[in-house]
Amino acid sequence: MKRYCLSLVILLAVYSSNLFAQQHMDVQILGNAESVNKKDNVLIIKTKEAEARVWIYTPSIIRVSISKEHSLDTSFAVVKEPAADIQYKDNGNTIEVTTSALKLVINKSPLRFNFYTADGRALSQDDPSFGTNWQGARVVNYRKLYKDERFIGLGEKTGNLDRRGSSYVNWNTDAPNHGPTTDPLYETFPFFVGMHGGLTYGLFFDNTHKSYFDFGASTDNQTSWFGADGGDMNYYFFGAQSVAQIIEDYTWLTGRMEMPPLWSLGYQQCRWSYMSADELLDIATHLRKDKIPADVMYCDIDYMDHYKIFTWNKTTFPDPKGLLTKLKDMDFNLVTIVDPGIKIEEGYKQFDEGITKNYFATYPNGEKYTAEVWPGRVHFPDFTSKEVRDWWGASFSALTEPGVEGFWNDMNEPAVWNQNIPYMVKFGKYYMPEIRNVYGMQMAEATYLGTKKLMGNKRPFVLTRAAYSGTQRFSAVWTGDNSAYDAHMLLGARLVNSLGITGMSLVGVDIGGFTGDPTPELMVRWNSLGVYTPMFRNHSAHDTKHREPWLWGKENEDVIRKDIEQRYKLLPYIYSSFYQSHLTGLPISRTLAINYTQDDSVYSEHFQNQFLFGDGILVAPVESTRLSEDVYLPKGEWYRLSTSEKYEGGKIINASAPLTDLPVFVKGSAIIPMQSVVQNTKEKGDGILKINIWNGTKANSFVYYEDDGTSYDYQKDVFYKRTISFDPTKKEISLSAVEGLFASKYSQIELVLHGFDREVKTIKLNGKASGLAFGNDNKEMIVKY
Ligand code: MIG
Repeated sequence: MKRYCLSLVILLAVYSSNLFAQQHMDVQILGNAESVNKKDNVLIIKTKEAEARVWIYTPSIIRVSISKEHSLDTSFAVVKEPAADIQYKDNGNTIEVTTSALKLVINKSPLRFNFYTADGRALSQDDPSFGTNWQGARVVNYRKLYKDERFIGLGEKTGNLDRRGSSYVNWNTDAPNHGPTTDPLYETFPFFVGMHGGLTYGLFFDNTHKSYFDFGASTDNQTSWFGADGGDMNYYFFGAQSVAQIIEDYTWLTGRMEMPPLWSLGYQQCRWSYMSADELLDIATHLRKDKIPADVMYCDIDYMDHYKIFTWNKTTFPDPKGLLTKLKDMDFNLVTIVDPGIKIEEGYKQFDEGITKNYFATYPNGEKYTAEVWPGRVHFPDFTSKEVRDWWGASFSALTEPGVEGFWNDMNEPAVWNQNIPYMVKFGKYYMPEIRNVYGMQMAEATYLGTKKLMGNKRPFVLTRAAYSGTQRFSAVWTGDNSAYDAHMLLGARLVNSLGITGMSLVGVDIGGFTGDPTPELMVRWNSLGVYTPMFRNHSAHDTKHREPWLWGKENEDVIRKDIEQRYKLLPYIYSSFYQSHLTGLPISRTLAINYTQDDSVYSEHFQNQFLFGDGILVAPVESTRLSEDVYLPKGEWYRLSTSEKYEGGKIINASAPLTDLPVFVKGSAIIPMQSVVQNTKEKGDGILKINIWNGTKANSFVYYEDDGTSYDYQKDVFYKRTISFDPTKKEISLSAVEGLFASKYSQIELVLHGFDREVKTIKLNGKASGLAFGNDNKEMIVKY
């Protein structure tokens, strides 16, 4: 009996201590302002619960950070500093911070942050009841949800273009076999654009912990909310009144891409894996023999010795230098894969060095964290340390010395077999929950900066699977292990477009679908969409059938070849578009929501996959089973690229969509520089730059850009740049004077005018009127220089 009583007491004690713990998970809501101060350029408002800080970055960017500690105020994403000063007006109940573009009205009791345009139209507001609040370490912000509010963004997220009514988690995850609604995937971009009542705004929640976004999915359409398992309520609010300008501001803050090596924009042939140097060379030779233009071959994990990073398999890849020489002789570049896990094996250089120097992630007691991945048991480098990043970067000499110029970073979520990395594992000063979402980006940074150093003045190409906001500064991304079915192809287009909203311009998907075997129709269709994907890579898993272009029958190979040729024809336009992205952050693949924000049709499920590819081309992805498709052409004039047939926009058309002709349209007045087919980006070609212009009623201009495609000399003005303009009222086409020190690889310019009927009256070259000559065809006028 006595014993029985005792255990009851213990039981009660356990029970009540649980209750006690639960009390500590109570919700705490940000309360009244108790003090308002300005310290240098920061406005500081204290409440009982926390401290809020406000900075102005630019007139259209204001940062708010609400924290209980403000101890570690660092960012992996942000590369800019706030403005030197902040002015505010204390009205008693409210505080106002006003810039030329934004008005932030801070309600003091309780403390709430409400954003308006400078002329007072409400952009986005805290929910008056819940605002910012905490449950233990979890911090959440509730916002007013407007009736007509839409949301786009968050980068690599499945689901619809319009994210209203959906919720998402950011927790970088190896997601093989994911489907069109799986969440989360590999990458974290906690940045979205909201729009309502004709207004737009952006919000970047710079918090690396596991985070959550709910766009009215679970609150009866009353509020939207976002939050994280830890860290601060730290966000940047963007007030520009166009989606393009918001993207420009977001990439101003988080950085923009450097010019990619031109070769990385050509066709890329990958496979898990080409098992030997001989097989790799066979494939490369076959591409050349069949005259399928291509620039890049890949080594997936099997080139290594027992998956040891920075090694080569001595039997199957006995002479890396020889392999690279042969590839270079055929004008191919090679990309090799690296994973983060370092095999535990004494005598293996990276393992020994990592142990001696204490470069690996540990448990809190200093014991190394061990997991299993491809190499067997591994340790993970702590990429949060600069010293470790430098060490990692220098290790690439094993790859750069033989001549590799591209570096594929895989498994960096980080992925481990059958287990979650324990939350107590430490990467430097960070525990896993705080660092997970940036681990891949840190690896990509180490890879990019390291290989850049090793390669002198040459541009490395880095491709990463895991990422966080700001990754565009270091690397391209692809969307991971997609699957060989139509809905996945369409999802891929949406993922690429969504990643473009969050600053990632050089993005690809595995053409054909990584998992499973595509039908020949799907392969052909997907390849034709690949032409209009910023990074164009054919890749497939080890347990699928081979996917190279000649494996689909002669007829299909001809279609695939023709499409890849189209990619190469478009390269002058694509490269110029990357230059635009380098300067402004605007992506190459642009959801129609960027340019046609207020047009409801672009958000409809049927048209949401359509996108602009650069300034002038509209692409409508079509399932491989459909040979015609309804396409929505936004207001304006359009031409089908393949036939020059003209359409009035602002309506739905039924476009023919045979597998030989993906529905692709050009805008009226579009200016698209092209070239003749070449077999790779190193081939000089016929030396003719073909500037294609389509007739239209709107004035238009295009910045044509060229440089050597491989070095950083463009940062020292060694480029060739000129503005091409078309003015329909003056019936004039002009090519501005050339800027920059680079000599164009084209010795001739051809103006190819579509739909003009001899209407052009003047052509100006460097500001001076120049000769006008018509070709045979009235419609297609060719002028040569
Ligand atoms: O556990 O390196 O997403 O592109 O081919 C799979 C082998 C590891 C996953 C990548 C995929 C790559 C594969 N990797």
